[in-house]
Amino acid sequence: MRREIDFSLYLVTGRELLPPGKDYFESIQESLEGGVTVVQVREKTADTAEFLDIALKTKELCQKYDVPLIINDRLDIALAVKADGVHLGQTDMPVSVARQLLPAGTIIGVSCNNADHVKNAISEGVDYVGIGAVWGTATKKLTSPIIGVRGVGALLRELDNTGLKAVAIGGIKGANALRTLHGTVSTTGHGLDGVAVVSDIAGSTKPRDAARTLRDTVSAFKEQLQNELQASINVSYAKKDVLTSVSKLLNNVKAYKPLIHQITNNVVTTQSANATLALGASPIMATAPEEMKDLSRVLGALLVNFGTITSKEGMLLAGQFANEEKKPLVFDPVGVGATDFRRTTAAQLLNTWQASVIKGNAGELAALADSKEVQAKGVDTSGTGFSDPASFVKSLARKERCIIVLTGSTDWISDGNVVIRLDNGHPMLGDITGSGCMLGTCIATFCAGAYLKAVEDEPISERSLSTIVRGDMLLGAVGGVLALTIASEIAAQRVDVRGTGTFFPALIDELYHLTPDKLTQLAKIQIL
Ligand code: 3NM
Ligand code: MG
Repeated sequence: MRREIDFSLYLVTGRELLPPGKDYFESIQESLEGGVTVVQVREKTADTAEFLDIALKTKELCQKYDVPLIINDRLDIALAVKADGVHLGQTDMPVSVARQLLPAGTIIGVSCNNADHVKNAISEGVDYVGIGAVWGTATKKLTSPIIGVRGVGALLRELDNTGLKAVAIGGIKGANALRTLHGTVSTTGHGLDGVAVVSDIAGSTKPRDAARTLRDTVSAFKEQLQNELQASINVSYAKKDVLTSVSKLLNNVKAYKPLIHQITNNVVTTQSANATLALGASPIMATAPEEMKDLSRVLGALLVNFGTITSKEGMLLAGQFANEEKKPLVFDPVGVGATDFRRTTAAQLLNTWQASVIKGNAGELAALADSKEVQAKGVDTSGTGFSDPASFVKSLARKERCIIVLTGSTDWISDGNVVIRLDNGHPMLGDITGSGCMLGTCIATFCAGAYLKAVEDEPISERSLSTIVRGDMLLGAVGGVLALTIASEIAAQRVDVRGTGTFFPALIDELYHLTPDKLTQLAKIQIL
């Protein structure tokens, strides 16, 4: 009979990584105490007698904790110790041959790096796949490319409805485990069954603590995913509630004056900073990688706008720290379809951190989604947009696991469940430079308001392990879009505005004078 395995925390052994003075078996024992749910013995240089001895003793320890044992590569060792399973690489024994040699019910897992590997694994009827490498790793000399969080997500989609289990591997540690789990959920809500880890546990002087952090993260995440699936069935947002909540966010911004950290382009820096101030928040436009960690502790929200990409390293680090602090991260991939460099940079950023909101025009979001429906030209969009924008934003929100804001004369916002349509704005916004970037700033500012509200509601919360960002980012996105578009309508109607030159300062004025009442009264909002 095949054993049902809990793949939540899959320890792959790494004897060569033990810290000085740490005994291998002591490390394994502590890892098991910390909550490892399956152990794979992986020995790349031991001779057969030594491998056999280690495998036997590891098995004894595993049995004490009722944890299954898997052997890497070597069927003879697996047979000799009566292991629960084997793990095969792409150049190891073929699965069909291994099946014939092993007793019925032996678990077989394979390493997968691309869609063909996964398709083969499905047709060969394996029990689980190890997908990687997700992050960079120094533990193994990789012969295939690092695929990133989004790459793992794409392979996980291949497994939808197959019942096959999947773990991700490669550079996973306490600090990035939640991001790895959160970012790889397929559009149907199918997530990883667990994470496979070598160095974060084996290399630790306190493997018990390292394992516990990882295990708690995986457990909390799985519970959260279940709740999400439930919630998506019952979700309902009333228009009145949305506007009331959004108005409160504006009050929060004014009361707390959050720091809005903006890594933005050199065309719009000053006006974005002024828009932030006008709403009552406080801008900081830092770009140096060295200061990102400090800033992450004090900021209310982070905006990454790559209109001119000067410090990619700073963008990568700032986002990682914002994720660790569970703070809002708004991504504005300006002109992402225009060049290969922008496309690969966007992919790298999104593989490294989890955006809370991605905001773009039709061309930018089409490029991110690999959709051919809309062609981008430079940083502006040509054509009229998507035939079904509501479905587009909803599906991209599910894919990227964040709020999507599609801007245009109508703005479309989705969290993957609800779609909100906003019809405020004025054509003159399109005739000044940087209005799109200011919109990103306004969204970040309202998201900071949403974050602060969450912290205010639950000030001493342990920042629950499963939460990737605190606060309702859908409200933050709606608030930011309404603020700028409503301010633009009021500004354009002023008698002193005679063209785009006078429109711009009037726009800042009207952001400055925006009130919760104006927001609720002038909003043209539809909840679909
Ligand atoms: N397999 P760490 S990456 C054993 O990509 C292994 O298939 C990988 O070690 C793959 O957790 C890897 O220390 C090493 O990064 C993972
Ligand atoms: Mg192998």
